Amino acid sequence: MDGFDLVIRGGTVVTASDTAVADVGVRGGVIAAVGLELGRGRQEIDAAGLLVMPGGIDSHVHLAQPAFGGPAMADGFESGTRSAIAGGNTTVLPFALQGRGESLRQAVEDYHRQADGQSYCDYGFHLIVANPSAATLGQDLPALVAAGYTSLKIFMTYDDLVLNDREILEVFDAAGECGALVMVHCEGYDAIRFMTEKLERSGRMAPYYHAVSRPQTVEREAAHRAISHAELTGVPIMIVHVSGREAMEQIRWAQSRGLKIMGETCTQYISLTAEDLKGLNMDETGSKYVCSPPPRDRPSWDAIWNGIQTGVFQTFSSDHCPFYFEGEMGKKNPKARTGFRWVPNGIPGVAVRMPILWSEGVVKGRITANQFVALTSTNHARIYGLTNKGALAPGYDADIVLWDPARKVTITQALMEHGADYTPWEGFEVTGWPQATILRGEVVMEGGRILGRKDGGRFLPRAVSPMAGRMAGAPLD
Ligand code: DUC
Ligand code: ZN
Ligand code: ZN
Repeated sequence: MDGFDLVIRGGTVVTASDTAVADVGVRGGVIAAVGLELGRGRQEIDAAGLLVMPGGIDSHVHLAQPAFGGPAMADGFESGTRSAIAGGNTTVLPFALQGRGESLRQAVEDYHRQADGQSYCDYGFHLIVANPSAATLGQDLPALVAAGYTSLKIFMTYDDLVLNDREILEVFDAAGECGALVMVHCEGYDAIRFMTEKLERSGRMAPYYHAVSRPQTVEREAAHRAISHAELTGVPIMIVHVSGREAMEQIRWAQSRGLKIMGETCTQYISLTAEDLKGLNMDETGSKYVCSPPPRDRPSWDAIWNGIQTGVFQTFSSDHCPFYFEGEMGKKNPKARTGFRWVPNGIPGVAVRMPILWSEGVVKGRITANQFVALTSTNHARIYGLTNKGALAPGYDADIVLWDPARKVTITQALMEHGADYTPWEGFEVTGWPQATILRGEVVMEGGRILGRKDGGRFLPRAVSPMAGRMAGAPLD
């Protein structure tokens, strides 16, 4: 047999299940061997002192998406995926958002046009269903699932996206029929509107009141409602971006009853709080932290860690949803200054997801390195049907991050490689940082230098999720 194209030699290989010193041999972009004293490679990387882990898979990022009723995003595919590889990721799953008057197929075509030749890492698309018409659910959705778009997201809030209960049930039922995995944004529309209008009438307009307008009660109620609809239709769901104890306990309760309910949490819910939204003095700098659900408080971080440690959450994502701070489109634009409701919801974070989870999780003894791999890569691949990704074993794509577990870094905008003009984690100190990112055997980032090409990423049609389908014993069985 020919030699290897690449051998990564002498590192500590960490997967979701095992840790061992080994060499990794790559041929044709695929892992060919993992073992001791492998033969020569045309290219050799000395990984002594580094961890060799599956490249990060961030299954929740927004790129080139017209914002939730507001301005354009700070990242298209080029800058967003550049930031992803800077942070040790090799695959992202952004969204193809259906406008209310648009067909789902049209939305997918539009996002493909924007991503084609503009991606530094591999990518697939989740669908966002905003118009659950008979044509969407009966024709487009099954055809798109068969073509590899095997997951969709729905929203329980936002004027342009919210679905009512009947529509949610119809979407769940249709997803159960064609095997789509449903992700749910759980925050209640009416409660948020009620709170927003009350706050505005009493002059409480600063960015901080964004958090007050959508407390955990609002998230918990919606999570419970989504779980009930999932149970009624017998359709598994993933509750995304869980921010604290209240929604986490709903998921735990559902799981304890044998329901196939999964949970995702994100970087901001273990590292930011609503206090950050106060800015310097209840000023507009607080808008840098406006995202939904909002960050909560330190006891919520503990609850989220508990959910991570006990398996309530399967995935840890960034929910990268970047907007500018300055400028006409920015979070502090004049319109935004007239009230928190105008501040676009979302923050950039694809580059810091892995370092912050490593630093706060592994370094502080809350999770093992193997759990880190499961939470940042392997579980994303398994749940979302990325059958060639998320593992370091022969036959899998050679998507690898070489990780320096002891490197101390102060997070700063210059390291982010994203399109936004700030990072919410400016000055945040971490231990652990990606030394190199390898995409299908090619080194695309090394020592902070981007070496990959903007047309180096491939679109990934995905298999049907092993979690999708109908739960046994559903009322309609
Ligand atoms: N939901 C997301 O998933 N991302 C950002 C904003 C939001 O509401
Ligand atoms: Zn959401
Ligand atoms: Zn999101």
